[in-house]
Amino acid sequence: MYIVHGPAASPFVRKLCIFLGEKGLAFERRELDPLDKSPRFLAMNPIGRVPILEEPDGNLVSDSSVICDYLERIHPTPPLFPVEPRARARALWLEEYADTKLVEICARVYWMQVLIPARSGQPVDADAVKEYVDQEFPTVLGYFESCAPATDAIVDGQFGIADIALASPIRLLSLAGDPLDASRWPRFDAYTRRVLARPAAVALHEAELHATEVFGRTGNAPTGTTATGTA
Ligand SMILES: N[C@@H](CCC(=O)N[C@@H](CS)C(=O)NCC(=O)O)C(=O)O
Repeated sequence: MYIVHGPAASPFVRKLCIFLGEKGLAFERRELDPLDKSPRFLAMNPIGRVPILEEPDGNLVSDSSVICDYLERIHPTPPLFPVEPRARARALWLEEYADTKLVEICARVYWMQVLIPARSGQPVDADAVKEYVDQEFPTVLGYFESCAPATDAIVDGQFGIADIALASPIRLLSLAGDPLDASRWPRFDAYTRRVLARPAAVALHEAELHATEVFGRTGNAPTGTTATGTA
């Protein structure tokens, strides 16, 4: 069985877990705090980032994009990457945009709503969150609103890596108690809701809520070796 190292709240861990679930591959998720750069963690991935995939023979693969591409090659069915070159480029571009700017702005809201209050002991600065969202969201979300599909597949009607990568950071907003504003971005909101309603994403809910509860109470990621989120 595969092992995914990293907390369930991480958008990159979520992306990988959904990908594995959509492939029908069994996995266990093991807690690993990405901010605690322990020697063990850095020996697994010298960059000190999660997710890390551990294969049954102990082989380690890092970086959600590298891992998903690798899994696609060794488990091609069902296909989650387009084959046609232009569609593939479009999917990889959307994955890249999601992994960079979309993660950045959604993770920032999660930090402001969950982690900063836990660490500072101060209440959520709702004005600062609103100001951040008003300033940073329109350009990014406006683009995704303009190309959001009426289905759960943004590239060529075939569900896959782009859909998983786009929905994964959006889930952070709900976990932070500050969901995407459906009145401003109705098509993208409905689209990501459809993706997140698929069984592979729903299977992660319990672990995501637990991680957020721990982050909000302690300011740190869950620890221990508890395996959760098996799909
Ligand atoms: N490109 C990487 C990004 C992974 C990443 O940034 N993960 C975050 C957790 S959401 C992390 O490990 N952060 C720790 C750090 O940057 O120190 C991927 O796709 O896996």
